[in-house]
Amino acid sequence: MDRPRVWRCGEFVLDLARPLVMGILNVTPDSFSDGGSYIDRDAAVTASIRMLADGADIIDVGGESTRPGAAAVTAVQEAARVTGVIAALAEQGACVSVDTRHALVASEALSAGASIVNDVSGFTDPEMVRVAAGSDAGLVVMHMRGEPRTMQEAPVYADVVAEVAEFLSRQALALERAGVARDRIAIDPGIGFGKTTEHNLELLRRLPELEALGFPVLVGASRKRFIGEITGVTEPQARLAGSVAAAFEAVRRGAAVVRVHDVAATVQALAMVRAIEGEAHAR
Ligand code: PMM
Repeated sequence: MDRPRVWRCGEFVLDLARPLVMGILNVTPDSFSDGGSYIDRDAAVTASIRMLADGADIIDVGGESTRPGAAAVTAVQEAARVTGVIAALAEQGACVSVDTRHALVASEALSAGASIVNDVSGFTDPEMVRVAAGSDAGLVVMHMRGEPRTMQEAPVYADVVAEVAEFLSRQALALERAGVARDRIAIDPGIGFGKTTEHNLELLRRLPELEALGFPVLVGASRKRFIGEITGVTEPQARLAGSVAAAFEAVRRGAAVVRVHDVAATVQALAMVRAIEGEAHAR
């Protein structure tokens, strides 16, 4: 299947000729790597503007921590956390994604100006599908095994790549059947969501099998626990080199978008790779 050339996200037509960088903004008091820093709206907006200046193509705003064992928040609390920041960023002309599993939050985020709905539960909720189909937003269908609170309890797969691919194709098809244009859909293996370190590595290694499904592939490995397990680096903020290496390897195996905390370092690394490979390296 031909590699998609663009990803349509509301008013944005994102060109996939070079890898896109999605900068992470967690507006939560308990996210594992930057928890508490961006609770203040102005600080969140300032941090996002910095990421855009550093070369981020998309800002992904999340108001619910999906960290294993995280406390639940209500959709109303979550919407209140994210909509102000989304509106402020959209006003600046940024392509904003909302990271949510809740239809109410997605709907309010879209009204506030978000252009992408990033659903870590992969549009398994029919209400989410309805909200998605009623919009022109880009959609990220992610694979997760179980629920955030329990997902790391001994996940078992016969073939993790085949199972993830099967889920992602099924959910993408359900969205298309609900009226979503194919070029609005991106897929994501969900690194760390109900997967062991070995599962994560296998998914990264065999990423071309997901790319072959014909949708842009998004990979979020940044600062995740498997990098700590492999390298022995316990502090998430200190996992920069491992995160950049993972982003680079994901792109080399076909990822169209990488979701990262460290935008400047990732953009710099990807620009060097493109230059060495002889592609136009202007960003
Ligand atoms: N990871 C996290 C949250 N949202 N969304 C997508 N599409 N893919 C991911 O891998 C992903 C995500 C958890 O990491 P964080 O707490 O650093 O945001």
